[in-house]
Amino acid sequence: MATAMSSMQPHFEQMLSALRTRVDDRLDQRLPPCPAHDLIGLAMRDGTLAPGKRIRPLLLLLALQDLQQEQTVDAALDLACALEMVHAASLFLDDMPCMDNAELRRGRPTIHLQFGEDIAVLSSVALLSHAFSIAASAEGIGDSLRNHLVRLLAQATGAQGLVRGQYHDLREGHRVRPLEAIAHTNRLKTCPLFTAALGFAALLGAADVSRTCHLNGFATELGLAFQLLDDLADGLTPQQTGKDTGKDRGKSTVVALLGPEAAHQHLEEHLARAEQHLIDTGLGGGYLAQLLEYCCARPY
Ligand code: GRG
Repeated sequence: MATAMSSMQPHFEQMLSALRTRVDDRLDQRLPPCPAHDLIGLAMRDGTLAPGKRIRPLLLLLALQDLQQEQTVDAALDLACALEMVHAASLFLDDMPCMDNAELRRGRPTIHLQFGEDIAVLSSVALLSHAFSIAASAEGIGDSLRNHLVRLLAQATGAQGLVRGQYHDLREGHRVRPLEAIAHTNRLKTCPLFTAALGFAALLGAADVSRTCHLNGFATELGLAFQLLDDLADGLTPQQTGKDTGKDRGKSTVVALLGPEAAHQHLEEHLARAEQHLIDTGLGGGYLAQLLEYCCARPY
């Protein structure tokens, strides 16, 4: 991490904050408007617009800047919103009693506590459908490329992506497992939207096969590091994280298996490998490299 540690520019946080505002404004525009009695619409808007880190949209937008594809950033905002909507939809379900049974998310009561379990399920499905509609309608992208992008998002979301990861987590997460089995679950449940974000950037930037592979490797390593940060945060307080903590008690996470010190060591190794992917494809020291440092410095 030596290069990324020394490369974070003073204006980087301001730039992230400006990009987050653009994403939030576009999310606000793209989410369906809803009258006060429309609980599905209210839940979709509330859960998506609640203050999250917007890491998945940021990954796409920063990658495009590193690839000098700023001209596509406007079109990419819709794809960034689609990523965030899929993520938010997954959080609605993840928090439900049949899954993580959480009470607090992004500093607010979880969607099923605010609106009821029926609305949480229905608004998650509606948000997911809406995300695909937004991606499929993104302007300024040719039809064939758009098809490719939508397929990538579908693969990240479905039975080989988030859904499979959640299934592994629910079925295997409470059994004693070796490290590789835990990493496999994390790769499935946390990495797919990271790899989709970088896959979008590679496609929009017409990256060659080698660069596409490095961007995918970067996204996977960052996703694994991000999940370790998330697991480490489980030992903090809800005031610090804005969500339930202590939920991993009795679960087989890397932190539970190896302890926090060794988990930190693994985290550093994932970050170093992520950075190496960037260096190997000529993107060392860019915005994505700065995001690596930022994720560690501001994990919540
Ligand atoms: C696709 C609707 C749908 C469901 C798929 C429920 C489920 C099945 C998947 C959940 C997968 C999951 C919750 C993975 C955890 C990923 C993770 C680290 C979440 C926290 O993300 P942050 O820290 O949260 O980016 P904020 O609130 O900042 O956006």
